[in-house]
Amino acid sequence: MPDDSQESRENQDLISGGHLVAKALKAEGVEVIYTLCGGHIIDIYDGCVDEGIDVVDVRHEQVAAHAADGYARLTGKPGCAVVTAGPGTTDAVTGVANAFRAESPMLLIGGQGAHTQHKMGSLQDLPHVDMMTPITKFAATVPDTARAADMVSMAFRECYHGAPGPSFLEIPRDVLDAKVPADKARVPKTGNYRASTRQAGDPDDVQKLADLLVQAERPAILLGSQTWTCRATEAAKELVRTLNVPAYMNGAGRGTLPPGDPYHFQLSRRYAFSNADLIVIVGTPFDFRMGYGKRLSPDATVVQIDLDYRTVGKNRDIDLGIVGSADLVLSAVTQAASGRLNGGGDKRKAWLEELRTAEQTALDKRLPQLRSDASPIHPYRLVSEINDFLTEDSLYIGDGGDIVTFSGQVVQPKAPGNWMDPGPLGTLGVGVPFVLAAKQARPDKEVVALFGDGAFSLTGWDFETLVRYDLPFVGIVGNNSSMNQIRYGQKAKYGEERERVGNTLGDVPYDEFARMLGGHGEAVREPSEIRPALERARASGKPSLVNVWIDPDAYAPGTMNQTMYK
Ligand SMILES: Cc1ncc(C[n+]2csc(CCOP(=O)(O)OP(=O)(O)O)c2C)c(N)n1
Repeated sequence: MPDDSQESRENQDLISGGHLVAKALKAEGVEVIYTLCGGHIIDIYDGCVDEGIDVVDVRHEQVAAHAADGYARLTGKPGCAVVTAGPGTTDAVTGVANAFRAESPMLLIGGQGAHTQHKMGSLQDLPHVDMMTPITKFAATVPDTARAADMVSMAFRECYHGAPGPSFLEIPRDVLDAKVPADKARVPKTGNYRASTRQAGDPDDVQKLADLLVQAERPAILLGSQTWTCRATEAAKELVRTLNVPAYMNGAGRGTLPPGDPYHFQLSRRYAFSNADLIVIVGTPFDFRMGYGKRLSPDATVVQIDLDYRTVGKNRDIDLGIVGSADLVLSAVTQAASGRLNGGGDKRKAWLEELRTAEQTALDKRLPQLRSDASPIHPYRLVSEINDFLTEDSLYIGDGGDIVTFSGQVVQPKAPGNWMDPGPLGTLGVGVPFVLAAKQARPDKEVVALFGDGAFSLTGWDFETLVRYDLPFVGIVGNNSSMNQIRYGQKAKYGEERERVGNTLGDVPYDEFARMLGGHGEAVREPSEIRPALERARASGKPSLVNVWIDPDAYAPGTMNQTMYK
């Protein structure tokens, strides 16, 4: 018999906090939440089921937060992780912090003890908002059930203010579980609660940059991560081709130009920045990766374009600063300069030739190590084999210390959006969660991930999640049974007898670990075995780990120079 009671009719018009949260996630286009369960947050799961949002459960909250970060980077949409109160939220702190430094728009929702038990010592109660405030663009408590959807929308709005970044919301258990009349709760509609505006840059400054680029004899441009964030690939390509400018790429900007493109440069960067008369920096701060700006010629005219006003001119004087979205600014500059360059004359041509020679010289110097047949395997040989293995559809993820420093010099993604690293926080352990996000956000891509054995150990148990969700990828562990990047610094500072303190790992057979969890795994000890093993991993159709035993006494030049501390 149909239940037609008064109570039942009233219930139909009531909605809980968790269901309101799910409606707001849906309105933002969130297709998946990454989570590890807890009693404080289960009503959000229930709402997600109703809204058709996938609930992907992982083995550690750090993984959930990194996966949300990765998802945001790859889709341009916000990622979302939902974790329980107390330890669930503290476990996710590292992932949020990483997204903060990497300018990644993700929302972390944390549970909280009931409002009615505020500061009474309820289960898992902690001051989450205080903890999250310094590492987010916005952190708040949802004070009332009727505000749940509205505040999720508010958090998303804040994620996109200036350069993007993470937001945090905690929702007390009684606020989440309570039901309110549906017509009393604002549920912001898709596209109606935040602006779609991108900043175009001041037209006068755009004109000034166009003039500088026309007049320069030795220009160079660095395409940083915001080139990808702003989806400025086409605008950047058009600019360098129209204005005859050599381009260097870093972070997520890698792959903007494919290897082999006449304007793609990599190994001659230091030479170019020491000798250029005009350097244009697009969407990357003067942080440690840029020697705080000190590695640019003091005589060069320096122009900085960034989404964040606070980044422009930070740590180093600039001659022109433009706040705006890289796609709009670069397109406008090309337009303002078009027809005025005519190839840039002989001097420009000579400059490009000079850089090509510097590029070739650096490559020739490195070639013997890239092709080394030495046993144990030289890390350069491993990363060179990986580079050759990548196709246009391969998304490359680097997670480790020294081995990833090696790969940064050699691995060249063949298309934009095909490079992921932690970003300036340098967080080890992003690899497995980034694989998870990448396989879900971009199922069309093959994912190839290189791990240091130390880095893999941090979040490696979620390899099981990749098996459970049937997400095949090619994983490679550069196994040196050490935390080598740190070991080198200890050796240099304290000598050989003390170089082994706190950095030695076991000889772990990660291939067996992969097989134990239901994936594909094999071990490699000889250089000639690398490529066939990678091919078999690709063909396996499973999450895989190729455990490559590499020379523990080989260090990357960047590690030996300790450039990250300079
Ligand atoms: C979460 C985290 N903990 C510690 C560090 C410091 N750290 C930087 S590199 C490194 C060594 C990493 O070892 P591994 O992944 O095996 O790579 P290897 O340097 O041996 O190639 C460590 C511990 C960090 N960056 N992130």
